[in-house]
Amino acid sequence: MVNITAENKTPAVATPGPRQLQLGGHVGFDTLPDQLVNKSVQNGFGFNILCIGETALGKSTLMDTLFNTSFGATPSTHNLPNVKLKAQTYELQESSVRLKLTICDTIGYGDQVNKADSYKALVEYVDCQFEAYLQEELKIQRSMASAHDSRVHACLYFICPTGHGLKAMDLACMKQLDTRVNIIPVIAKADTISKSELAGFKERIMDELRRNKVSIYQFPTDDETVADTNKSMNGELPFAVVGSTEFVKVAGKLVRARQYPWGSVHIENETHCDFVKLREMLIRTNMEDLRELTHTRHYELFRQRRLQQMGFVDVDSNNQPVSFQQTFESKRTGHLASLQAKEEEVRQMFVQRVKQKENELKDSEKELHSKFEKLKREHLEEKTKLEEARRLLEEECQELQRRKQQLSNGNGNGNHMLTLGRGKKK
Ligand SMILES: Nc1nc2c(ncn2[C@@H]2O[C@H](COP(=O)(O)OP(=O)(O)OP(=O)(O)O)[C@@H](O)[C@H]2O)c(=O)[nH]1
Ligand SMILES: [Mg+2]
Repeated sequence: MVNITAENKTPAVATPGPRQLQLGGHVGFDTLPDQLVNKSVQNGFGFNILCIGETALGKSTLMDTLFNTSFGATPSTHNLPNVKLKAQTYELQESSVRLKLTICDTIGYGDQVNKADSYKALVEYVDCQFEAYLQEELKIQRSMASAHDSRVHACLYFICPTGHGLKAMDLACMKQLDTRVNIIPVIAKADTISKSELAGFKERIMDELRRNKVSIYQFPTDDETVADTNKSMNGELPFAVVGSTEFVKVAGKLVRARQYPWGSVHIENETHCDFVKLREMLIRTNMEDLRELTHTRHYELFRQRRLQQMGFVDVDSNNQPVSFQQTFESKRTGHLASLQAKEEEVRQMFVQRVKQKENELKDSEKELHSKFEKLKREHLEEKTKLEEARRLLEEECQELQRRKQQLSNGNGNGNHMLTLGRGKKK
């Protein structure tokens, strides 16, 4: 038995008890929204606006007013044969939030005599941005986060302040665009319409849009925090806006305004115009909804259309799901079959051409042969004729010889015999 003395004992290690944690807050995933916010703020945001409106309707001034800056736009020419678009991207920052803003402006919209095709350049531009996004999505190595997303999130349609209603060009253009972009109609230069006329003008515009089944962007009412405001704002559309680059002092504060000899229009005064409503709805409340709707509705529609054009389907004729692999295989088979058919067609054409050439050659050979036969015949006839002539000549020669002989014989015998006429002649 071994006695373990106190000296031999290994010193006792103090085993730590359960670690006591001091809770600093909630434990769990309720910080997820904060993480998302931080990430989004880090990445920055992108927002793209398409401004459609006739020349000098105040598009650039309104953009400057909306973002309280000066984008430095210059007046456009108004004698272009076609509508053109000009997009420009700006980096804006408000506190720690960065915004990459793209403003696409129309140049020469409504300046042509024939305005029937005015919408074409716009539709083409919108589709082009969707196509660029789709192509990026379809790449093997995608860079969706870093690639510039230029899809149009909001389309501000500037209506001429005629006080009457919409023009045919407005309706035709909005009809073409309403399945592609979020249209927000605004009455431009609203300070040129009287208060009493404005309500009727707005009503007529909305009525014309409804009758022509043009769907414009509706502020969402599913989020209860903004549902009431958005609902009431939907009833105020189209917003009657005024823009300005001038400032006046009101109660010691500089405010944007348009000054006239009889008074001034304060842009941010809600009794003067709907500018603040537009800014609230477009930038403060619904910017994210506009971005989301562009992706989930408009881009989705474009994507569906394009993939169907490329031959992709979700279900076959028997309503059975079709995988990407199956579609690819069937496309490949179809492509090969069409290639084979084309090859066969080319082969048949070649055989036909060879046969045709052969027949042509045979015909010309026959023709040559008959020509040769004819020449041969003619030659033979000629030869016979010549031989006959030769024979006759020879006979004549012989006859001549014979007579000569006779003559010489007659002279030797002393006989003078005269022969009249020629001898036997054939
Ligand atoms: N009355 C009135 N005039 C305005 C308003 N907004 C702009 N203007 C004036 O209209 C003129 C044209 O304004 P812009 O902002 O250059 O118009 P635009 O549509 O960008 O013009 P283009 O780019 O050349 O087609 C300028 O003289 C502005 O001062 C407005 O709300 N009311
Ligand atoms: Mg402009």
